[in-house]
Amino acid sequence: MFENLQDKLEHALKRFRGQATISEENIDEALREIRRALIEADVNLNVTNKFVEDVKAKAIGTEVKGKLLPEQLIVKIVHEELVELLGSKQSDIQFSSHPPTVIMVAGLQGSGKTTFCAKLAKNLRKKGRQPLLVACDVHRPAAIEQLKQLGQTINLPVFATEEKNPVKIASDAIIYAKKFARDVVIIDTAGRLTIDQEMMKEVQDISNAVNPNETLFVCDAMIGQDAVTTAKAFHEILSLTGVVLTKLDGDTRGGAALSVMNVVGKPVKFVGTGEKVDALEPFHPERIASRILGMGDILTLVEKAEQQLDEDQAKKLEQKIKKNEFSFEDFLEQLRTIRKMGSLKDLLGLIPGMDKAMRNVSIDDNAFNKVEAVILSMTKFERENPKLLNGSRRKRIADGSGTTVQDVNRLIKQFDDMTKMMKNVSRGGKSRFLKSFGLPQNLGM
Ligand SMILES: Nc1nc2c(ncn2[C@@H]2O[C@H](COP(=O)(O)OP(=O)(O)OP(=O)(O)O)[C@@H](O)[C@H]2O)c(=O)[nH]1
Ligand SMILES: [Mg+2]
Repeated sequence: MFENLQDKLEHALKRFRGQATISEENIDEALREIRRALIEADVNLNVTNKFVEDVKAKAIGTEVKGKLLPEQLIVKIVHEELVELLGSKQSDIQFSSHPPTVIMVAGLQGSGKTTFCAKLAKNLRKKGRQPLLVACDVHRPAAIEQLKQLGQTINLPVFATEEKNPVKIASDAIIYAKKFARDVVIIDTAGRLTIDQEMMKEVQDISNAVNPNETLFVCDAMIGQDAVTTAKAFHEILSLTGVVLTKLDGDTRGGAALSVMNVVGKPVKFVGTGEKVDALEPFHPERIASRILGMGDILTLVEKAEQQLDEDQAKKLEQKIKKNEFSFEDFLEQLRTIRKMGSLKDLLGLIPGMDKAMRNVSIDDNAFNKVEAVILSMTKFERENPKLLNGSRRKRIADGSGTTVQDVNRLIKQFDDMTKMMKNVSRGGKSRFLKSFGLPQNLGM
């Protein structure tokens, strides 16, 4: 996420390394670099200029005091300003005190609206809401079917009718939601181009009819400066309440998308980081700024872990580790838990300093498949009692999993090392989370 900006800013900030003071000259030089970094990352020109001015004003006015080096001080200032640029505080969905809360989702064709609707519905259900998805895209032939299928995947109802008028569908959906106690209505609309007046009028009509509590503009992070013009046009007719950035998992410059929120003056509420329905993150300006400056994002990592890790299970695991009873069966379970958290590379990227280190390393999540295949080829008894794994059993497991005896040996050795390591960590009393996260780093198959 924002790798390009991260590289460029790091380069700019290096200027201060070894400098004893912050002077007008070295500030100017670094600011020129920062400016270039933002522009190259596709941040809007006005937004960039304001950013650079703010950093300068702050830096000049700040004395280098105490233990902070000029380099650290400037990073601190850039961080603060980035947080500001990204919207300061996290901004959640505003729920209506008279349910249902109506959330309308709009944006350009193919920006990821329908996918986002499903992601949001799943996310809100986790928080105890009862969402209803509404299929208002009557234009693209397969659109309704797409939303229905997504609804099935996440096991949530989709309101769809034969009706051809999306305004009527949306209004009917709200009546339905009231009747069947669905407290959030998420309206998926057709993709449109801003130049298409008729389509723009249609989305305005839907909005007027249902009077949404939230109107979210879905913006594909991969598109460039056009995003800003488009967002403005949507804002003019819909009064947006927030922005959703999608496809931030790709190798994108992302700067244009960041400018969108500044130009329309509305916060980014969520980011999409993949095609799957789980790939949604709330947008925390502070954390994203840290990520951009290569400081990692441990809080998001911990949250991802917490979502998957259940308290009792974790306690049981801790006991097992202490008693030396951690088995391949537990290992398999842990492996699956971690996989549910997302791609390994993305996860490692949240650790401070790791993002850059891992940038060019390809981590093959399929390596897990091999490990899993080996473990699955063991009998349950063998999994619980790894000591039994003698030569002939290892040969059978290798054959059964389509791997080699060397692969099996390596995994068993790694498992041994890992259980020893975990025991040490457990003695040292590190957090439960770190322990469970320690697992994949030891996998080198
Ligand atoms: N990598 C990645 N792909 C995404 C993300 N969100 C959506 N996509 C993909 O983008 C494509 C378009 O997504 P849709 O949700 O159908 O987009 P849409 O805005 O509803 O499209 P229209 O209804 O045709 O305007 C699909 O292939 C999605 O899987 C994301 O966050 N990351
Ligand atoms: Mg769609």
